[in-house]
Amino acid sequence: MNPPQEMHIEKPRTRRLFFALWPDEATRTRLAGLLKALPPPERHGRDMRVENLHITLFFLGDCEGGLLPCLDEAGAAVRRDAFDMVLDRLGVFERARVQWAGVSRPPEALLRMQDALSLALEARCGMARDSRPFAPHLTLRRNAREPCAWPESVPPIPWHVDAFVLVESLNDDEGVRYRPVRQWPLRQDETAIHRV
Ligand code: 2AM
Repeated sequence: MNPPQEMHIEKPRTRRLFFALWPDEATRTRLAGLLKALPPPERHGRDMRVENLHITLFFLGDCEGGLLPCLDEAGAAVRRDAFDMVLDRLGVFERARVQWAGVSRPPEALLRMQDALSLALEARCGMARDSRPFAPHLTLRRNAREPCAWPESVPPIPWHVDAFVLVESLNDDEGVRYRPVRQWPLRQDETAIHRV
């Protein structure tokens, strides 16, 4: 009897994707300043690459390419307003050992747009929502244990959020790199424009 032949089963190419808020350049520069002003990482602690900093809205994980049109539709279905927020606090998720920057008061508009996005992804693409409540945070450092206070040398960081993005997680020579692949604008407040 012939020995069984090795079979090569082609796996469909998948892309690791998530929806996120992506800081503009000015906000990102201030975040770089915040990272620099933090006490040095503990043993094994690792700062995020500045160009990767973001707030995750909905984590999708490994997706087949065929899902993209549906993600496009879901993103386009989110017609919400732009909003302002201020990053003004630091925290640690102890189990995940993630140190993050966040907001003392998450804007209602952020919670509503994240909810609208989750609903659209659920209804149009069959994506299951995270069972945990949305906890907006921007990961600064991994393998961190100790909480620390917002550095006195860094003022709270304002951020005008006028878009959200679909991001692909890739690997390059320096490790993980996040690359926005789609962007949807949020509506500007027309009344504010008329008032000027
Ligand atoms: P984190 O920063 O809190 O680790 C890309 O990996 C982004 O998706 C990160 O912001 C990460 O959140 C988030 N993420 C990774 N795995 C996840 C999961 N299983 N559930 C929810 N979010 C996840």
